[in-house]
Amino acid sequence: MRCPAGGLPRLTRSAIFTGMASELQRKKMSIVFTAMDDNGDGFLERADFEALTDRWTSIRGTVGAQRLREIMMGWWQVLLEASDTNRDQRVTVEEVLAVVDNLGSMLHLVRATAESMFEAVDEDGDGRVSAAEYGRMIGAWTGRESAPEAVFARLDTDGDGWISKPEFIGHWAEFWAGDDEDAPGAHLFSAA
Ligand SMILES: [Ca+2]
Ligand SMILES: [Ca+2]
Ligand SMILES: [Ca+2]
Repeated sequence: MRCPAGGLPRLTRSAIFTGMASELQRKKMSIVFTAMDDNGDGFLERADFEALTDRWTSIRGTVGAQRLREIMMGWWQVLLEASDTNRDQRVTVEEVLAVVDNLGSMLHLVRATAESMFEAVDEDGDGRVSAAEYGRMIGAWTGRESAPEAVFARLDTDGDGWISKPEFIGHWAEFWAGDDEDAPGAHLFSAA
C-alpha cells in the first residue's frame, strides 16, 4: 500500500470497525511480543524493554545509547498506560491485542511512537534509515544476524535506497494498526 508523503496508510474497515483483532493482527503481535518478551514469561515488563535496549545498544554501539533508552522507556510507558488494564505493571499479548483493536481511534499515539522510533532507528541522525541501520534494529529485536534484503526493498517504497521518515511512519502504523497482509509495513519486523 502506498502512503501519501507524511501520511498514515488508509486502514481497512475491519481494523477500525470490527473491534476484533484479525488473525493477521494476532500473528503480527505474537511475533513482536515473543521477540520483546526477553525473559519469556509471557508478559511484557519494564525489564523486557531494558533488555531489548541493551541488545540494541550492544549491536550498534554506545553512541546515542542514552537517547535510545529514553525512547524505548517512553514507548514502554505509553504501552503500559494504554494496555495494562489490571494495573499489575505488566502486559499480556491479549492486553496488547485489545489496544490494537482501538488503534484506529488512537492514530495520533501511533504516529508519535513512530516518530520516536524513527529517531531511534536512524542512528546517525541523517533523517533516513539505511539498510544497515534497519538490519541492526532487526538484529536487536529478532536475534537474526541480518535483515532480508527483500524486506528492506519493500519498505523502501519509492526505491531510493533508504527508508524515509514518511515511509517509516506509514509502515509502523500499518504494522500496529493495519490489517493488510500485502502491505510492506506488515513485514516491518522482517517476519516474512
Ligand atoms: Ca517478560
Ligand atoms: Ca540514518
Ligand atoms: Ca525510500
